[in-house]
Amino acid sequence: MRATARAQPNIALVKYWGKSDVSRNLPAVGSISITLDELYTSMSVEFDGALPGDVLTVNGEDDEAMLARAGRCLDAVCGENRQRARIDSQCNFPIAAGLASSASAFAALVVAADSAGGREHTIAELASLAGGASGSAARSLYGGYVELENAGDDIVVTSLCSATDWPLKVVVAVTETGPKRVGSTEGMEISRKTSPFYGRWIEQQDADLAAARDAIAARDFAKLGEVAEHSCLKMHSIMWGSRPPLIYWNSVTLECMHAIRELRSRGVEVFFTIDAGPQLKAICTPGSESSVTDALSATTGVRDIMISGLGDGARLVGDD
Ligand code: 2P0
Repeated sequence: MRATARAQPNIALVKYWGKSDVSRNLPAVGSISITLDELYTSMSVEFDGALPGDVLTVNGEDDEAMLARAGRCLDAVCGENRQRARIDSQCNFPIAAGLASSASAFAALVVAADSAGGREHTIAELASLAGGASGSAARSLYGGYVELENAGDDIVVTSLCSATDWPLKVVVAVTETGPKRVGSTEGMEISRKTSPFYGRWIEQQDADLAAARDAIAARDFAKLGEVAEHSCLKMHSIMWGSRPPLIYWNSVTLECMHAIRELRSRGVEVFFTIDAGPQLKAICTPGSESSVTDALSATTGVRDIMISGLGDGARLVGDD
């Protein structure tokens, strides 16, 4: 009746922004991501018929704000007649700051709930259930390079390449801490309804996905970087063109972007991506890691640096 699972966040290289069905949380586009290694959420779920209601603690503190969403996710995995649950989440990186903490949280939650509930879903089914709670969470069920396909009525998630087969590094420049300005779910709907660029974004996504898939298959770092930066800046253009505008960057984010472009002009193998938050994520080859870390550390205003390799998908770490 109790299980613990661990999952790492993922970072999209071809971004997801927009939903085709808000009530089922279906993405309007596919996406391709990399699953990280060192950053993680560890989630314990214990079903207990004596509890009057679900309880959620995050890093030891009660979290009323996330409780309903976590409860709906447990209903989806174990059925609405399940016993009430004690859920405990431990996260070793900043929450709700554009570091995909909801991805690792819901990926770990579905795996732990499935085990604690005695159900036996496949990973593909758990990915779909995680995606219902948080679109990006579906990708954290798998490790390495992961594609989420928009299959119309559902999503299909697959691993394109393992972490060990192409072991790139990720250097995160933390430029601000604290919760993001506008949550992704709300932001995506604002963009869908108001951004003049939204329609073109949807139309072009398949071409970006194909380019990234080819680059990953060929281990072509320059090609992957080119499509990833394009996808990132296109997504932020949609955000800036929304009404009201969604501006997730700060001035340090922009300085970091210039630092990465400067490094690349000197032959360093690195590219950047930025999500719905102010942190910049630099993706680089292992040999470039120290140059990238030095350059971002030296950028005025960067508060912290986190370095990660690529890792595996969500998995059980305890079951009693
Ligand atoms: C991504 N993001 O592909 C994009 C890029 C943020 C920017 O997926 O609304 O918090 O819960 O499905 O899971 C944000 O992810 O969004 C996101 P919802 P979620 O990674």
